[in-house]
Amino acid sequence: MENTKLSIPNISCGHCVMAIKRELGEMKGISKVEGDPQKKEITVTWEAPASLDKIKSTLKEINYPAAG
Ligand SMILES: [Cu+2]
Repeated sequence: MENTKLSIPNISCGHCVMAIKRELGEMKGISKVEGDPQKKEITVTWEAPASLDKIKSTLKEINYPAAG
């Protein structure tokens, strides 16, 4: 089980965090998504078949690309 913190510059409010939680929550292997609208960060708890690449590409698809 991996715990990954990602910086998401496009987060502007709690609704953004909710949208990210909903989308990532549908991915297989993701067990938990937490977000902080103030810090514009999310923390994802995941394991295979999810991967960091898949998480990042999903974030890009929903217009919340991870920084860096
Ligand atoms: Cu928002």
